[in-house]
Amino acid sequence: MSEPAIMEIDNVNFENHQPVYNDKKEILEGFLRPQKMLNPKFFYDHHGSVLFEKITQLPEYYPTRIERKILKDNAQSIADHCGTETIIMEPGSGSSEKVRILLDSLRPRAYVPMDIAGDFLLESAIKLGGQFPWLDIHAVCADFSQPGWIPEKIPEGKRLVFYPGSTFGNMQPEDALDFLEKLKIFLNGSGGVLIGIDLHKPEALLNAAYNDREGITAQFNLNALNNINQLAEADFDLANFEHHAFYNSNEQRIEMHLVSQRDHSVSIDGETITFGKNESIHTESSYKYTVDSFSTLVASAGFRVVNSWVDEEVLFSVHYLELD
Ligand code: SAH
Ligand code: AVI
Repeated sequence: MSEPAIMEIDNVNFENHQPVYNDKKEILEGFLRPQKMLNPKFFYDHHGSVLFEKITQLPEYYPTRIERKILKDNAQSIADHCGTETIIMEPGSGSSEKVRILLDSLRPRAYVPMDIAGDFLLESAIKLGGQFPWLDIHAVCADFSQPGWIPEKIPEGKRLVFYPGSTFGNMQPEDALDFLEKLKIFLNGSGGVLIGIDLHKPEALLNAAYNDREGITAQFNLNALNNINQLAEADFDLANFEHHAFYNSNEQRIEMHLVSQRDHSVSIDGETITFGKNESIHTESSYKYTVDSFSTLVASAGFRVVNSWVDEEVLFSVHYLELD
């Protein structure tokens, strides 16, 4: 991996590993499969990150609201488990909104937000640094689905991974296990993981959360094509696709697709890709767990659930994990 570009602004240090964005091959491979697919990381250019923030404020999108409440209501108990003076690393930190809830009780030695959306990450880190002048921030722009993303140049100390939002659920369970293996490198034999996991619930609630009335989730889904147009010199016309999201009860996941409204073809990095009417691109899976199924999954990667916090309606969960 080439040396990252580094920038320093007051209490914020920003490392840019310039991730993935030239990986036309990865994009094209997804379109050559029988079920066309796109890794959900391609939602997140700057505009996609702004749209995600809008999603988090929608009445139907319960995960952010409930997780924030769990963190607020249990901030002291969480600090008692995670410890203070740690180095907190947050993969997929986005706007870094949730960590704010814990900063006063966790009083970390440093905070390492890392995200694929570099401009949005930098803006968020500068804003956070201004609001918490005592906090040492080491923002890292990198792609955690690629090897070598664990930042090396961070302060010494006990480590805590903060992975809220159920972004873990956007990985296939086998990829999620690989991801946990990589976290062990960062944890360096000690420390823990504070992770947010969305839970099973009535299908109507799930379907509503991914089909909001304002159509923001539809815009977020379609924006992936805008991003691909930039990244892979493609010529998708967004008007040819419609958002489709539904709960797949066999797989226990929400699936998001973009469905072609007509027979047509698209050029991607010089290759012609054809779409039939009603053919879809699978753009995201969002797996839902139970506290038990999640505990069983992480145990197979050598982690033990030390404590779990859930809301009164058991809609969302936050867990503290340690290495077994
Ligand atoms: N943690 C925040 C944001 C969750 S949205 C919250 O809980 O609200 C998911 C975030 O993960 C986005 O900011 C997105 O840019 C980032 N992300 C998705 N795939 C990624 C990847 N492969 N590498 C790095 N960041 C990624
Ligand atoms: C980031 N991630 C956990 C969100 C989710 O719910 O799976 C992304 C999202 N997709 C549609 N709405 C929100």
